[in-house]
Amino acid sequence: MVPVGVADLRRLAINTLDANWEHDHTVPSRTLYPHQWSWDSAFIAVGLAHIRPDRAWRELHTLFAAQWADGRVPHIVFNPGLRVGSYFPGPEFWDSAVADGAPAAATSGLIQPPVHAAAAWLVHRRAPSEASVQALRRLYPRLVAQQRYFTGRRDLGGGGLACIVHPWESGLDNSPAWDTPMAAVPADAAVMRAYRRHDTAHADAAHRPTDLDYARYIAIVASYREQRYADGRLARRHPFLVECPLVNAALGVAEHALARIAAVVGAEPGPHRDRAARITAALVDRLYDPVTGTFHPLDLRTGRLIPARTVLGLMPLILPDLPARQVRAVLAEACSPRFGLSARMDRPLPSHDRTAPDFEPLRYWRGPSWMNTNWLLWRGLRAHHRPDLAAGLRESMLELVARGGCHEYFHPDTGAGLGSPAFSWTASLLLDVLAEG
Ligand code: 2M8
Repeated sequence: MVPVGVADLRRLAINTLDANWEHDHTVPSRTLYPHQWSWDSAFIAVGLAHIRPDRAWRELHTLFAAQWADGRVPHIVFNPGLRVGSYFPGPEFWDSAVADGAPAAATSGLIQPPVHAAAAWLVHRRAPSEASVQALRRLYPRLVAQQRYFTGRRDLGGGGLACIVHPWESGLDNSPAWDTPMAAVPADAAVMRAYRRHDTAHADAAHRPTDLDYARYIAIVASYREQRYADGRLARRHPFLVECPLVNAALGVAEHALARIAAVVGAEPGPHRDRAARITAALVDRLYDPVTGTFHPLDLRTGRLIPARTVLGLMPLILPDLPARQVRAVLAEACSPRFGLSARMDRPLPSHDRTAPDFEPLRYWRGPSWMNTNWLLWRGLRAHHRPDLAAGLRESMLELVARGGCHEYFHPDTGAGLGSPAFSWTASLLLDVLAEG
């Protein structure tokens, strides 16, 4: 049972989002992440639609104003008003100006899961108006260009899926899913002595990626930056090349959302539906393992599926056209002791298999529960007509935040809040979950 009332939870969420609003966007966290992040903004817009639709559109427009000429939407848009050192790696490290077609604003050169078209559609559906139709008209060509970037320049494996070139692009930075490909990235933790990590000044180092992780993160960025963030020659030499189930499931969902948006703005929905079907088919063909009964990332450097069973493997459930066989398999995986989904569950799903020897309940994406992955799964359960499981998951999410506050992530057993205490997507997705009971 949720110990505090719905009105109190709503107030907590609104106060958190208001406090994190920064003139034309929302920061994920004032302390840990003081700039604008790509997929955070999409999740934030979904919540803002319930309380301040004008801000929801502003959030998305600000992000897409930093879109690159090749269609990529950068994963961080830096706020020029902040002092040097307010985040690591900062704009001087990324040096986005080296790239052809980078925007005037300083940004990173990476992407994040393309959940923006689905977010734009949800914002419009929640608060339809003349202004929301105008906003969709403005965003539509940009969302299409974003898709084209993923399915064009980023189809480095040639099989119809997008490839990520850095673990940060998955959004699940230090997931055990990346351990094998990361182990092949040459780096030495000692290089971090030359830098000042900003995150460990604001969060417990034992709850964050290690120095060796960071040494590899910056080595991969440096390699991409040397290519001026051009994707053409990456297939041969880049140190990290993976097809991620979450990124590609989001890509397919985006085409479904674009079909709906197209119908509103007077464009053709058909091509979007065709592309959605192709992405789902490629995802099943390339990333589904009938032996484990779940989805796995594909390491393009070795040609092998990565065996770790993380929450990433469940994410294709968000695809409305996922075939029945894979729906059944993913539900079985989610309901197994690995993840614990049920109609009467105590805690939301962890980010990693609870039964795995490398499950770490306190460390970031290696075990803790996160609101966004649970929210995606909750939406997937509703799309696949499992109101019983969706209701169990919803209740567990509400209770988590009611007890732990709007934290960034949560201990998967005790529910204790971890990471940043006033985290925007926890607040915004809470608003969505509250509204759609
Ligand atoms: C985390 O990632 C950033 C790097 O992008 C970091 O650790 O500094 C991840 O949780 C990511 O998914 C999220 O978008 C970002 C901001 O909340 O923080």
